[in-house]
Amino acid sequence: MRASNEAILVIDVQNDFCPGGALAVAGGDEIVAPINALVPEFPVRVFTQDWHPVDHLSFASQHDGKEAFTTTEMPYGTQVLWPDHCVIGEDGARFHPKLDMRPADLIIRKGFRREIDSYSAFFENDQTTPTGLEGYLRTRGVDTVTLVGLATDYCVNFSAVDAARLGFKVRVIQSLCRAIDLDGSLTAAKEGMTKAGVTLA
Ligand code: VGL
Ligand code: ZN
Repeated sequence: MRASNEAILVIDVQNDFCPGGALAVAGGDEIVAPINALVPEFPVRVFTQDWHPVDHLSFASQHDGKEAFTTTEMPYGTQVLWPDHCVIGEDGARFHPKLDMRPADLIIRKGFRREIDSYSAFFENDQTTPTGLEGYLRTRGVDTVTLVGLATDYCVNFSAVDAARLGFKVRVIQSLCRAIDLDGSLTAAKEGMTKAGVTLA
């Protein structure tokens, strides 16, 4: 068991991000078994769940004439438009059936407001609305976080950079993540994480 100041954040290991899902990440299911093996080593375990209303504004389907994987301008900045995914209550939003959820201390849902997406486990995409995770971690005495999950270049990246910005020591285990890699987003994410002080293990 690791020291009591260490948490693991398991990001969005859900059906829609795995092969066969609506926003499938190549090899997304390969990380499930090794994540199951790693989680119990940590005294604090948090899982995140992308959780969108059916008419979420990050869905291309909500924007007339817009295709998935293009972008639009939202009040908080540029937003990638995604295929409908992780719809509240649907199968695609469930955790991968082989992901062991028994060790989870906390499941944090994000992206549940129609008007705003939330890649990060800490802040919604306006970068100011908190999810409450910071307070949870601090009140449990955590100052060091390890991230694994999906996708490296979106939700893992934004969560890791926010954690570093908040003053946590942050490590991303790259072999336990998989990327969407849209227009060089993986390279940009790695650069951004390194610049923010995240250790890419
Ligand atoms: C994610 C795109 C849209 C992710 C979530 O989990 O990385 N990416 N929603
Ligand atoms: Zn999403």
